[in-house]
Amino acid sequence: MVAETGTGATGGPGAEAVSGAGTRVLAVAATLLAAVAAARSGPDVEIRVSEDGFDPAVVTLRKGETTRIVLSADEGEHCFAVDALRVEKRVVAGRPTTFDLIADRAGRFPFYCCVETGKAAEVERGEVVVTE
Ligand SMILES: [Cu+2]
Repeated sequence: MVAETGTGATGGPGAEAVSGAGTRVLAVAATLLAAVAAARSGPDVEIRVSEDGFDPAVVTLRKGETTRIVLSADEGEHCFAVDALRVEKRVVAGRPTTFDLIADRAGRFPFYCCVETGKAAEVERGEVVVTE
């Protein structure tokens, strides 16, 4: 005798009981998260820099996408400069620098550390590759 049909879950009066101020706050938070997710279409990219160079030394982005770059230094003060994309960000050890990078055109754009001279300046180099 197992002839149960049409017993779908329909919320019921229990669902109404959890409405109120708390639910409204949660709804607002969810909306904000959705807005942030929509604005940042690209991935997060972590770049470490030291006197030995950038890691990774090649960063691949998609044209028009917002890529969040997290720049961190192992020691001292460094910089991430991409002249072609008009980017120049400083970073000091222990205080990561976060910024959003949007490349408006495709291509290969060299980056370098703008605070180095001599040997370190030759080593601290890389390339942003922007694909269509
Ligand atoms: Cu440097």
